[in-house]
Amino acid sequence: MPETIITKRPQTDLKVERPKLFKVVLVNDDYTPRDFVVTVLRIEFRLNEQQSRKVMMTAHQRGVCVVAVFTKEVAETKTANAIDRARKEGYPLLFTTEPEE
Ligand code: TYC
Repeated sequence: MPETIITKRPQTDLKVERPKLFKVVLVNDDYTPRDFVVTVLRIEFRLNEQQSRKVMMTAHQRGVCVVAVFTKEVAETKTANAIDRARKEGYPLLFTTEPEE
């Protein structure tokens, strides 16, 4: 009788956790020029001109606006780079990150 070889299949039902997401929030101030805010949103967050103006104006009028949602590390890196860019020009522009509910 031929020998039956039973081989274990590789485990395919491992659970993959969805990474937690973090919001990047743009905060209004009275000093940073509007066009500079738009430039930072375009360069650091890759928004287009229209999206950048909309986000900038929302923060300007309401005080804050969510820019986008990323994994933690990406949100923190983009936030730090955006703030660095503003400080180099002497502007108080602020972004914060917060976990999504
Ligand atoms: N309020 C600023 C001005 O009038 C423009 C501005 C908009 C600054 C949004 C920051 O997050 C901001 N020059």
